[in-house]
Amino acid sequence: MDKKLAMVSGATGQDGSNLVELLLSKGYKVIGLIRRNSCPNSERYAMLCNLEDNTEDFNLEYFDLADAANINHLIQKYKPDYFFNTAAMSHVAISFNTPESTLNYNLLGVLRILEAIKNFSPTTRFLQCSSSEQFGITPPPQNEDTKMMPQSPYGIAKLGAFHLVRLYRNAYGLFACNSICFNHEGPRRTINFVTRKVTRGVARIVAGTHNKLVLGNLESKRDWGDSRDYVRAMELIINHSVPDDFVVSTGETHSIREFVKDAFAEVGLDYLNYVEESDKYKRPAEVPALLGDSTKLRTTLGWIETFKYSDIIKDMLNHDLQETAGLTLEQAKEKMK
Ligand code: GDR
Repeated sequence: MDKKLAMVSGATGQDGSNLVELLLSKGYKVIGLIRRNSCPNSERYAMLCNLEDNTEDFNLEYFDLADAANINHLIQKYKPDYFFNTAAMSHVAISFNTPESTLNYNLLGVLRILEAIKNFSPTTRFLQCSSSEQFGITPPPQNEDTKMMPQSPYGIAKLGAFHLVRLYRNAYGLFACNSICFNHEGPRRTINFVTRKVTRGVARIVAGTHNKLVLGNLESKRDWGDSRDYVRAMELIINHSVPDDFVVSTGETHSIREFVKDAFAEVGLDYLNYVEESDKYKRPAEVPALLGDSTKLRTTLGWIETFKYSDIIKDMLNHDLQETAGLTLEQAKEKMK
């Protein structure tokens, strides 16, 4: 049987790179879509280039959410069976500094992909990475029927894209679906998101190169899962018998303060001796509390997470300690006694 062809935009991202690996392991042919960057930034980029050189079923193409000609060309050329859109300007705080381009990428970019699929490859199945940021100030728990009141240009763009997906499904019969992902982390998390900033911060303190960690609002609450579990959910959602929208979450919530306290405690340190709060990292508007109800995903598609809150902290710490201090978590605990 011919292998199915999947396109993954945002392939250099945490989710994109995890998804590429998952799909290859499941026997898909994969095109990883990456944006041209003047300084090819990450280890994930190097990993993808290496994969391209050594894997028959994997190729890279340049892609830009702001470039309709590029998107039309790629969709016409490949007519993929699946298109996973993990590409976005993904930092909520930065969206307040760059609101216009955030809407261009995160909202109009999705419109460009949907239009290309509608016009050139209407049987392509499309999955949009929607976000718990769309719920904004609506109190938890949040599920697919919860009112969405976003609190940032990022959340507003994602909510608009969510509705575009719904509209193109209903109006044009496209197989277009949304994974409404709550926060998801892991060792590939970019360093300016709070969990990675904290685990890397702990590792630097253990290594002795830093003696403090400066953070913003510690009182907001998040439902944290692991990206590797969440890309599994995306693959299930796009292969469902009907196109639909699903919340992806663990159903457990913790404050940022708890995460910080627990991460420092893992190596025997009291966070109060190291953490400073600064307005610099506070946002003009905040999403106070997220707690996802993913009952629909669990009962319809049988998804279950493998990483819980404490596993995520340990896994990220272990990675950062090895990278920064050359120590495992166990060795770091010993060192700090
Ligand atoms: P979020 O993730 O905005 O929820 O969006 P982030 O980790 O950036 O913030 C979570 C919470 O931590 C608070 N915070 C800080 N955040 C950052 N980045 N840096 C800090 O120093 C800091 N101090 C406190 C924030 O105010 C916030 O309350 C993530 C992104 O991955 C989105 O793309 C995705 O859609 C959602 O998760 C689901």
